[in-house]
Amino acid sequence: MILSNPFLKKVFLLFASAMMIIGCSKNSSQQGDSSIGEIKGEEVAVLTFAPDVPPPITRNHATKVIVNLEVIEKEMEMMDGVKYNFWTFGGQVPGKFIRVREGDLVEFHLKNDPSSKLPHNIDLHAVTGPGGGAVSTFTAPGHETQFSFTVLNPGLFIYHCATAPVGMHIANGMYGLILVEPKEGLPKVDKEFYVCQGDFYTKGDYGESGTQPFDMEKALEENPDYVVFNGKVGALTGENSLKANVGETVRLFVGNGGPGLTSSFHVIGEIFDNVYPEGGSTLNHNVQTTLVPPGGSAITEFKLDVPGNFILVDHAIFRAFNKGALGILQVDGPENKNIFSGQQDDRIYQPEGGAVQTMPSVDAETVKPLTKAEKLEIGKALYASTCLACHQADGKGIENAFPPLVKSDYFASNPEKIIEVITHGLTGPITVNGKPYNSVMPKQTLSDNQIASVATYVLNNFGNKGGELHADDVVKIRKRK
Ligand code: HEC
Ligand SMILES: [Cu+2]
Repeated sequence: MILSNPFLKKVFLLFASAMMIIGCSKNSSQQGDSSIGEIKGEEVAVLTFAPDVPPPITRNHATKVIVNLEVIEKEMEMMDGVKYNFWTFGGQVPGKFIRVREGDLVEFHLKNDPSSKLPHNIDLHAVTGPGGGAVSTFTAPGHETQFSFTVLNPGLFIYHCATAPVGMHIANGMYGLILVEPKEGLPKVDKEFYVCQGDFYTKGDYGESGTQPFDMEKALEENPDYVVFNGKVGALTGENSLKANVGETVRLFVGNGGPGLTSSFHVIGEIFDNVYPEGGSTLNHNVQTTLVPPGGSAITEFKLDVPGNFILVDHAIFRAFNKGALGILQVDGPENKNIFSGQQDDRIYQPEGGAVQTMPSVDAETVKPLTKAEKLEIGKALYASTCLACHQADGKGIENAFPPLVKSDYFASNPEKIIEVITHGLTGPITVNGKPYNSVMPKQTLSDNQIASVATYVLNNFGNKGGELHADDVVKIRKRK
């Protein structure tokens, strides 16, 4: 507004230069006021859905940027088989990524789809002004509102809906990120990704199928059923994994819409070379886990030195393995055994010394076979002590991490595969009951009778078809590898 009036603009520039003379030596990247400069030209912002990020800004001057964002209320998947009525900026959660440059004049158009049931608005944390634009953008269904702001401060900012009840609008997915690049730009990297955490509160527990309504009580207790990256369990796993190559540098623009939980953002197997904590201008180095509060952000950067699957988690770890806050960065390229060797050996560990303890001998055991009833009893205890941690007490496993043993079609036609998996371990992609898994089951150091027992137990439980396996089978399968 100010800048479109030539007179006011002159006055302002005079004022600004007076401030400089008075001795304000603040760097423009750290302080807003001096950021207002001449606006040259105009452009329509390119917005992207997560995990994509709009291209870096190459302009070396401020411009007028027109942003068009549409609110859409829409039923989508929270997880395979679970639906939720999301409220979105642009049609997905998180909302579209906006990228502008420090000093730009943003002309913001908020459109509320005619099919919406409710009015919505937007509070952009990059805005200097009352409500971050909330009041100026209060938009009824089938309406469009407009306001303008100059981005005075560089950084990575959350935007969100601020229509009452605010918590509910955010809990339904109304948030996204706006990046204000500093004038000098961000250092060049090979890949940039957009990752935004959010917590969801549903009537049904995690995984309960059907369309799940919002649960206000759980929200008030900040006790979510789902904690996810990019709006859905599995938005960043399997085919949707982020992909990069050894030797590349990666930048993650990490946001947290909340509404309830602070994220302890961590990438398993990587160290952040650089972090801009809270999305600000300070640079930290060599960080394992960075805090991302609701309504906040962080920028993390790291170089990829070795290949493999690097797992993005909220390190409040039950959220990762039991509520969905898990993503995968799949890195391809040549190994570097000096940096990471992989397992070099797996020896038998005998605290009492080899002379005292002997491993259960194959011969000794096979001469004394167990009855099926004995196997089921031993197997039950072994399951609880050995398998339960991953495959869960009910045998249902954990989506995207541990496959189910319940009615598993993996071994249905060939029960010996259970023995195979336990004795030799299992890695690489498999499909169990139609769902893909690509993880690691370590081989279990158990005796032949123990393996026969726990395998028999699995066969006769969890809705599997029954049957019996023997120590002899284990001996035979052990020899295969
Ligand atoms: C540390 C976690 C872990 C433990 C402990 C574990 N498993 Fe697994 N299991 C896995 C993973 C992960 C896979 C899938 C591997 C892959 O993706 O290739 C798997 C796969 C399997 C499969 C084949 C797929 C299916 O669902 O039918 C069977 C059978 C199995 N495990 C049985 C067992 C039994 C029995 C035990 C206990 C003796 C056990 N596992 C202990 C993690 C574990
Ligand atoms: Cu809203």
